[in-house]
Amino acid sequence: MRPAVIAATGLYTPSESISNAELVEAFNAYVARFNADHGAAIAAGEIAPLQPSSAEFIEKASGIKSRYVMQKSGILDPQVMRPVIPERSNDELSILAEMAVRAAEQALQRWGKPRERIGAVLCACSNMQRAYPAMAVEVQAALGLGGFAFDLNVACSSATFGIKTATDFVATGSLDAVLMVNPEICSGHLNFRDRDSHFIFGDVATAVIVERADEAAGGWDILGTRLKTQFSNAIRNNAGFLNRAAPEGRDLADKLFVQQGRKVFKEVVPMVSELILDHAASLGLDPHALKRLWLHQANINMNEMIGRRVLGRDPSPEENVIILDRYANTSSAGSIIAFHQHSDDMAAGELGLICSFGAGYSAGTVFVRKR
Ligand code: CO8
Repeated sequence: MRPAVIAATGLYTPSESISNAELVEAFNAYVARFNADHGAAIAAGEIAPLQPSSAEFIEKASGIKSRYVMQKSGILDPQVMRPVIPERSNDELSILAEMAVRAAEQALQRWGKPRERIGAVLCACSNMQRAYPAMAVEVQAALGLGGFAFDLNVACSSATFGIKTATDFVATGSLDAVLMVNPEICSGHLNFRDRDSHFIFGDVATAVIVERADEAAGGWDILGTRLKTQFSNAIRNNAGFLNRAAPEGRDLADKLFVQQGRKVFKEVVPMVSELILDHAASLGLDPHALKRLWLHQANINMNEMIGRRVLGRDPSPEENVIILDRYANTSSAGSIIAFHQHSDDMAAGELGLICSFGAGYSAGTVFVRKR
């Protein structure tokens, strides 16, 4: 088996950002109007009044202070409360592919090798543009790459599943280098009228190049990859083409992202901690010696708990990288943003872990060593 490396990464961050205060102001304006419009029904006890959201709650419960989005004004308009993204013609690059291409261009530039060496493009993310043609093929064409391309979706864990797939392609000798992209417009799948979740997600795109080790100049040795799934109903998105066939004809709003946040928290922390410790043991690695954790960015309390269980101590902010304060949960891209922004300073030989977890449930671990 041929060893592989993470040779380069790229990041595209949207230009617009929404603070908790701005988001809460819009949500609370919606709540006030709803309660006023339904005053009689509320007074008669027929429906419960909606409760306001709070910026303090959001930061304390999640660690999120702001999030980047592709279209801000629609989300903050209490009459609209969703990003307003006009459809593009079939002859134009789709918006998710465009974000992916921007992240990929940065990764290719940092890599510095001829792009003809890329043998495949994997588009690994939660929120696909459409059923087909695959976004990955669109990205491949936009970048002028050869080989083949396909999409894969394992929700927030898509990137580690993509890295493992790329690593295995390299290991078996079928490819020398693979580009993986993770474009996420989470705001398109979020119900901004839902108090429990309106603050959770943001938009972004990341890219990773995995290459055969014997041809790589630097980067990160991939020491091991492991994936796990375990069915759960606690995080769901039921939007799909069969919605239009349902005789119930239900509104799309209840087909967007929903979760039982507490349940997810309680069930995923032990599942992920155990996966990391078992995988480290099977590789003969001492988890306490890990220099850095680039965990999925969903909730700061979750990451602190997992960090403590893995490192056997309270991790310092340098050891347990947090980027969700500015980016929120960006699904598959979160751990890759953390890695991209907080890995250049590490010394040769130092160990780190990229780890994802999310809907499915799904989780993935990628142990790396700086070359
Ligand atoms: N403002 C003020 N108060 C609030 C708000 C709000 N916005 N929301 C809830 N509250 C109140 C509740 O009413 C409750 O009040 P009470 O105690 O009186 O009943 C109280 O706050 C506590 O509520 P919770 O127990 O729900 O709050 P938590 O402390 O659990 O925090 C979190 C909620 C932040 C959601 C937390 O549970 C969490 O982060 N859990 C883990 C979530 C997670 O990791 N999910 C992964 C999902 S990502 C994924 O895999 C899918 C990817 C697909 C991407 C789709 C794109 C859209």
